[in-house]
Amino acid sequence: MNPKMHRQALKKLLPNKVTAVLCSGSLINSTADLFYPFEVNRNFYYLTGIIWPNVVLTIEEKGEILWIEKTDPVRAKWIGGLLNKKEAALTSGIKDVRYLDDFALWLKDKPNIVIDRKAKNLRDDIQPNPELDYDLFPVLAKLRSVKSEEEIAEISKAIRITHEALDNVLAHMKPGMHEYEYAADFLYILNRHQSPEAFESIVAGGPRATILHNVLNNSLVKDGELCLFDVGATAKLYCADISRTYPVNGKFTNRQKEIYQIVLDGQDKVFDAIRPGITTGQLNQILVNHYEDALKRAKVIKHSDEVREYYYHGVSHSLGLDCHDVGITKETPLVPGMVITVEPGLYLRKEGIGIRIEDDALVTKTGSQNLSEEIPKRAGEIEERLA
Ligand SMILES: [Mn+2]
Repeated sequence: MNPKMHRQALKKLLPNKVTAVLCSGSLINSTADLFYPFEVNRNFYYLTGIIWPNVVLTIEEKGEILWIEKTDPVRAKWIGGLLNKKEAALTSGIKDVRYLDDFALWLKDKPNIVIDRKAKNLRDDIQPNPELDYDLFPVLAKLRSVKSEEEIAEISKAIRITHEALDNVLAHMKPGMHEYEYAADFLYILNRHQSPEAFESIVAGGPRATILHNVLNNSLVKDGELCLFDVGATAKLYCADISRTYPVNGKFTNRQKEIYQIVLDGQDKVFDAIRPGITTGQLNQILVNHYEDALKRAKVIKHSDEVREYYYHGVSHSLGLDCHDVGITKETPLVPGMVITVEPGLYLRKEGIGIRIEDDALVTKTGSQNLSEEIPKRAGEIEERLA
């Protein structure tokens, strides 16, 4: 994470004489006097490295300023002090840190304010110049879609924690446990690393795995069923997004193994196709073509257009500070430095089989690197681990 580098890259793209204003966001009440956990605006974080409510960043040709709240001494006795000037400067690399008390006056004379129009948590006192018709969001989304070495290192760290946590799931796995018990074995390791989940962990046994985002995690997983995990740790807010599907009694049935292998072969085909210039839409088509043949052979379908009954999402999305990260659509030609997921799935509701296998791929100059290749996924490897 190198916010200074990110600011420099943004500055090169900004029009002349504008004042770019970004806010970290604010706390939102969950009940009377409690708050939801704070989620920092990821574009603000990308440019500052700061995770703290009510902080404002301004960028102009002549300089950058970070605006923070003054510590209230009474509040400090209850919940501790706020972010101070020294910490703010150290984390962000911005030397000019001022108090928000002076912000309104400073902003008053700025004619060309531009903002990230997608951010809903802006302060009322910051209004963009409507005549400029300029939005920071797509500019930052494009920058964020190509990762630096530091960012790839954070994603890799999140993947390592996810790997360790899935190992802990396997170490305790037996049939007759509830989905939330498997989830607890996963989350235990994340908590030990102070690593918040990238998203609510999906743990889905048997037929529930055919629901793509089953987050209830409240059912018993029976002997003979598969259990799907779609999970991810974070490192400095950078996400991992990994899916694995395990037979809870340690052994795939022949039918489960047959379907599992179709998904795995599809994943291999997509990985082979990743290279600069290809789009995630094209990658998805490669998977669909594979399924058309393989599912006919497995006597699941008769006609090609039936594939969509058994596979109903996309194979890839961008990964970064957001789990479904910004800056890559189905039509975006991939470039080196982009990180995407590769997540084929098959969902045979009538047979109680839902399988998804998901890894995280870095696009390189010549192809791709599977950042999560060390997390076991071949059927034989999984059975060995559960033996
Ligand atoms: Mn995913």
